[in-house]
Amino acid sequence: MLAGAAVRALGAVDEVRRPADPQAAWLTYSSVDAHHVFPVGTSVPDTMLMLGVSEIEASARDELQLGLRLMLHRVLRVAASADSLQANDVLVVGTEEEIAEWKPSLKIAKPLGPEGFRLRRVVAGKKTWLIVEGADERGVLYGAFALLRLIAEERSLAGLNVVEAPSAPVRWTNEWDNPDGSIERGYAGRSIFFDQGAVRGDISRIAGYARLLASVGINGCTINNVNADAKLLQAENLREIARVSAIFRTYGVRLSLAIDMSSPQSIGGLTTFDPLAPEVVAWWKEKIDEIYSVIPNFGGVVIKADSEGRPGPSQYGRTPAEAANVLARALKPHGGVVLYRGFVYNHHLDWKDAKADRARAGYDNFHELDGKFDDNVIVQIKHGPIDFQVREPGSPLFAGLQKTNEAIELQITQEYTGQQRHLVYLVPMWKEALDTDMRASAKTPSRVQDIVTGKTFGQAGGGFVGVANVGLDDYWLGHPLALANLYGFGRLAWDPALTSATIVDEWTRLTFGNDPQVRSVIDSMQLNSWHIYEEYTGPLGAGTLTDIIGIHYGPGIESSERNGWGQWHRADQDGVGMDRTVATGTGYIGQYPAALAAKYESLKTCPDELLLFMHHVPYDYRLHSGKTVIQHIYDTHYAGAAAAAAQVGAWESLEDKIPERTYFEVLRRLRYQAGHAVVWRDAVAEWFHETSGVDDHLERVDKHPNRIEAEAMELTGYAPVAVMPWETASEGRAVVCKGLGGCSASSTFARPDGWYDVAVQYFDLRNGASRFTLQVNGTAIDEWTADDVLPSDKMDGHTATRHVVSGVALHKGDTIRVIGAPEGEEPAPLDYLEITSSSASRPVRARVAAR
Ligand code: GCW
Repeated sequence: MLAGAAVRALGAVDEVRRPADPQAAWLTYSSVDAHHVFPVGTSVPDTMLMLGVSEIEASARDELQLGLRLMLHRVLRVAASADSLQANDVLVVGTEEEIAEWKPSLKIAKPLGPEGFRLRRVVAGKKTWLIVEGADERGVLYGAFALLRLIAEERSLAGLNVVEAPSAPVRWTNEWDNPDGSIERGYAGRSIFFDQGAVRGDISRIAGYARLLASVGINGCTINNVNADAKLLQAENLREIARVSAIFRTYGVRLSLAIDMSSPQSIGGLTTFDPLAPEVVAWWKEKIDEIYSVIPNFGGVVIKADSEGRPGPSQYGRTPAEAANVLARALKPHGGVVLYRGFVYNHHLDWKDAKADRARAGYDNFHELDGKFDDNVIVQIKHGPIDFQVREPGSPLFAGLQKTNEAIELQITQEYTGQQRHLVYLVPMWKEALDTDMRASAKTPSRVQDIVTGKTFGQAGGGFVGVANVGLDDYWLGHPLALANLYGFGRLAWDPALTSATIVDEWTRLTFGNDPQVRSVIDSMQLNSWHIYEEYTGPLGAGTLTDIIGIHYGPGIESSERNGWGQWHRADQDGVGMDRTVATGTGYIGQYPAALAAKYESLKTCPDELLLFMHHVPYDYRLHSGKTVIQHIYDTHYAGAAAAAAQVGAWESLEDKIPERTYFEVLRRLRYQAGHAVVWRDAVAEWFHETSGVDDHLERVDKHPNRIEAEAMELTGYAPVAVMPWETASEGRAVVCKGLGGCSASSTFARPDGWYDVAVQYFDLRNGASRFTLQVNGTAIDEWTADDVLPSDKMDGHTATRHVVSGVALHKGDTIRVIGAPEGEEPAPLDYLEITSSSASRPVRARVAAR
């Protein structure tokens, strides 16, 4: 069918993307050099022929018009119909069917895969057609975004001929948003969907988000927390959610909901939620029918049950398959699916039991159910067997289900990887999981990516789920560079064979342009970032050594032990690591197919980076690298902290090339990260030093010649206190100011005259904004407010913060003083000063004094 005359205004898209607006993320559409895109002999189209009129194709049209206008300064005329078409250079947009109907000679025999597209340039006499052809409407939209990406990257379109289709049908994000507007494990502000118990009045951010999702091929979004609030299924809420769905629909994104298994009882008024009770089956069927009556393109449901205290079928002796199938049968007539999460485990394990192992749970709970799930059920499996730690092996459950659709769950929100305060590009980590060869089949490839895309076992109904947790923050995820993770998730779901380097380079070019220096600096910062973070946090597969039973952010090495949550590393005076071997341990390794199990079981072949996940070894055990485990822990933590510090300088080299606001947003975070990496380094290294009793060969750990402990300074008003956990403060102690008027800590500088950097280590609690002033001989050389909102109101590994004043001229005998003025419930807590020879050499001492 040919497009009618009506052209939808550009308004909708324009509003989302004001120039230099961070909300445009990677869809900035900066000007490009048209000569690269349309080299001699080709020309920029001036007319667009829209062959379809659907909502989704209208989005494609708007996007192409916007992109060409901004990147190539070309305003495209939309041809009213093919008949009236006089122009020579035409951008033709439509589905395969529409194109074949328009010009049968352009039909290509081999059909595109579902949601796929073909981009080509066809010259016929005087006419040139640049064709965006989709297998279906979504394919058209994805093709439009792909063409715009090629233009943004200044690729030549002269010989354009690209055919693509997504790797799997499920390419969804999950958002852990609660109806009150908070987001579980969200680090970028409040929900774009909900507020005060219902859908937000102002839903203006949703179109912008749907557009970003569509631009990387994401076709589904679950808008509420898997710890689901049943009341979202009530009629009045469904009507509101339909408003969100209507926006999603124009970008081909199907809305879905996480559900609470006990809903038939909690909101349905039944006396049971036993999934097999006839009245419960009927209730779900009716509820699902009702959902489709208000949300016709509803995608399906996500279920977290029998996990972390959530109600589930086990209460009635029913299996996950029995529960999932009840929902699946209600959804089936409407084309909906069930994503049943494999994250089912007992969080009351006996930590004294050497055979207990949380990592076993996924496989133990689901393996036997293989073949019992309906074909519109997908088991959603976290990439590793525990919980998004900085390093985990691929979950053995991927190979444990061969007759069941599977989706891999990846976490975009950086719960255990620095919460968007630390730069961690996660794609390389996801790639390791996706590239893990499970060795499950002698005949077909069985990398995790082959399994979830149906290539290995022929279960092709699954795919990829990314826990995104975007918020109202202008940069969607808080850290401007963290958007590469959202982008990368979509690109990997589309094509898991893409490399981490290709993906990040695309993202950098789309976001910041094609300048080679910008690309090389940002690409390499991103590509190194996971390794750097791993180095200063959790070594050798031991897990992120964070506050495991709390907020999962700063160091808290012992928190994982002596409790039922099962994230144990089992470090004691003799050794470290979980023995998961079949021979002497929990037997977890035996859940992998034999060839892979053999590799992990043997110390000879187990890769160093997973050693402590698989084995318990003494501290003097030698790695393949030749180092002992303990020396590796020390060395990597020092290397990681140094590398984090170096990222600051790398970023500063781009000062003139990055939009100002983004430049400073990133710089602030990188500086903070460099300081927090030192907190991590010292906490982990000193904890292991204390526990193992083994000294660092390089004599760094517990030796800080440039440090002046606050408790050793001359204190006025300040009083020493012990900090818990002890390893998060230098020497386990800090000073706090209880007097309202302020306190001070002074010391006489006893080293040679010179230029120095003065680092002030303090605690920035969330419930106060103390003022700090650094003085030399009574003159203020810097002052700042501890007003960050870090995730704790205590002095601990989450709040330990460093402020560096660089380039300070100090003379022997100078008095250095920190003045702390408490505010709110924050007593201006101070840990230490560290004074090192300066790399900078500019006199900043005069700066504040002159204010
Ligand atoms: O990683 C853990 C998180 C929980 C989360 C849970 C899950 C939504 O700490 O906050 O709950 O996983 O994935 O269900």
